[in-house]
Amino acid sequence: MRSNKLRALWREGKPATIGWLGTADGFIAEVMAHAGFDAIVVDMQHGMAIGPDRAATVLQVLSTTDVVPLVRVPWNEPIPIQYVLDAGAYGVVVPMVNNREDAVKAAGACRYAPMGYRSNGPNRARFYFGDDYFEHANKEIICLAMIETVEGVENLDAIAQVPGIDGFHIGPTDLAISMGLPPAFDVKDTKWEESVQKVVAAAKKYGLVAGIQVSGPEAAVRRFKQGFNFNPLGSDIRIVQAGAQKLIEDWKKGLAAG
Ligand code: 3PY
Ligand code: MG
Repeated sequence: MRSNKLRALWREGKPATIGWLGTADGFIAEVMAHAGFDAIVVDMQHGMAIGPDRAATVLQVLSTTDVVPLVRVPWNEPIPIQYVLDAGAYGVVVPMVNNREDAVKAAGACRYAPMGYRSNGPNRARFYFGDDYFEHANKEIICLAMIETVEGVENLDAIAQVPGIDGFHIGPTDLAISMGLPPAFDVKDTKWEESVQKVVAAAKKYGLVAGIQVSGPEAAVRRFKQGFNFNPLGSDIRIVQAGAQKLIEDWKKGLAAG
């Protein structure tokens, strides 16, 4: 099976450089794939109306490079998980995993029996990964459970112990909302930060990966130093927006300077 660079980086404790795609434009995906990320997440949950057909096409585009293609599925449901894994995703990020039952559902959808209940039919995966896909998929495919509610934080131990869960990924804004706080990536609240630290502590305790959505590279470095090694640096949408804003700012500054 095609090697999994992301797992190798995690094993070696080296920083993983993660990108995020909020659009399903083929050429933007290609540009992002060639930028040098170790892994890119296609966001079906909050990306710009990315359904399974378009996600599958983006996966094909990403495979023009050796970037590890991941998908954040729209919800913790087996159907989108099955679609994107069969289409060649190397793993999934699963929203709103709040308790053991949710974790069993998410992990089980990613694993063939007896570990889980994934149905066999790797239509594109067999070309992308190779003929020995079935043999290795259960241990190579990545399943990250999103911790983004108070309930999820309370159940970290139970979630961590479900076979097939590789790690946690914090949704900071949903976590904030669940704590009665306004949604933000960097929330200035002691209890919220304590929850974030509980997630990385639980990951360390159980030998799992911890991730968190961050506001940019500076926050990503800070979180990496705390033990998080799945910290998407930014999405295509934010990159375009920030780049456009900077151009306009520079232009206006130049005009003002005379
Ligand atoms: C959250 O902040 O809840 C997220 O899911 C970010 O992607
Ligand atoms: Mg969320």
